Amino acid sequence: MHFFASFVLAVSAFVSVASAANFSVIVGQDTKNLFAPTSLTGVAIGDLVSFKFISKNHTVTQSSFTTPCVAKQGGVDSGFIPVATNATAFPEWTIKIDNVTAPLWFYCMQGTHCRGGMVFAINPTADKSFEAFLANAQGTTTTTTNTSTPTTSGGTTTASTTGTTAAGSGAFSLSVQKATTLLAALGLIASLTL
Ligand SMILES: *[C@@H]1O[C@H](CO)[C@@H](O)[C@H](O)[C@H]1NC(C)=O
Ligand SMILES: *[C@@H]1O[C@H](CO)[C@@H](O)[C@H](O)[C@H]1NC(C)=O
Ligand SMILES: *[C@@H]1O[C@H](CO)[C@@H](O)[C@H](O)[C@H]1NC(C)=O
Ligand SMILES: *[C@@H]1O[C@H](CO)[C@@H](O)[C@H](O)[C@H]1NC(C)=O
Ligand SMILES: *[C@@H]1O[C@H](CO)[C@@H](O)[C@H](O)[C@H]1NC(C)=O
Ligand SMILES: [Cu+2]
Repeated sequence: MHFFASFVLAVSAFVSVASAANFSVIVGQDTKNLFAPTSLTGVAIGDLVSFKFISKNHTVTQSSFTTPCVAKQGGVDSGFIPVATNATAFPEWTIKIDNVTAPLWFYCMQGTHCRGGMVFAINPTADKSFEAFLANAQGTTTTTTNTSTPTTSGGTTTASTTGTTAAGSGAFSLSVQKATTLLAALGLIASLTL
């Protein structure tokens, strides 16, 4: 029985690795302040989402649906990743979805990029759509509850910019990897539960 259980575990581990998908997101496409695509759906546990920084000086910073331009406490953050205009190799920052039970929300914390619409979503829903998240970021939401005061969007936030950090607790977890194609390096930076 013990051996049978071990065998089943080993097989399911193999299957989950083999079936994991890789998603790719371009940060700063055409030197514009945007993520391309702006959202991903169907991202499952074990999948990797790689952000490739190809222009300017952006971040991928986790936030929340209602306050898109404010770093989520304990969320993942690529930190600022500058790319020279004459660069020929581009840094990549990758998160591994370990345990998603909810949509994930992200923005760029550079200047007014977020308020300008530089936001990104993983597994948005009908209730919490990318469009609604974007509207929150741009401050164009018509508030449906009278009591809520929208948190200030855009500009700099209080988030740490010291690089890839994460901690906290919640219903899902992410692992973060950082790679620079220039250096052909791929290292595990952090494993975390959000
Ligand atoms: C996804 O990326 C990882 C790491 O680069 C790689 O080992 C794996 O084979 C890729 N999976 C697919 C389905 O492309
Ligand atoms: C990137 O942006 C950050 C925040 O504005 C700034 O502190 C940093 O110096 C910038 N890096 C480069 C290389 O411009
Ligand atoms: C890019 O331009 C800077 C400044 O002009 C220069 O120092 C650097 O060597 C250039 N890099 C490449 C890869 O051409
Ligand atoms: C919003 O709430 C305030 C006090 O909580 C109330 O005075 C005001 O009438 C409300 N406005 C609307 C449009 O319901
Ligand atoms: C995912 O998170 C939920 C909520 O924290 C937890 O109950 C569940 O065991 C986790 N699943 C995995 C595979 O880690
Ligand atoms: Cu940006």
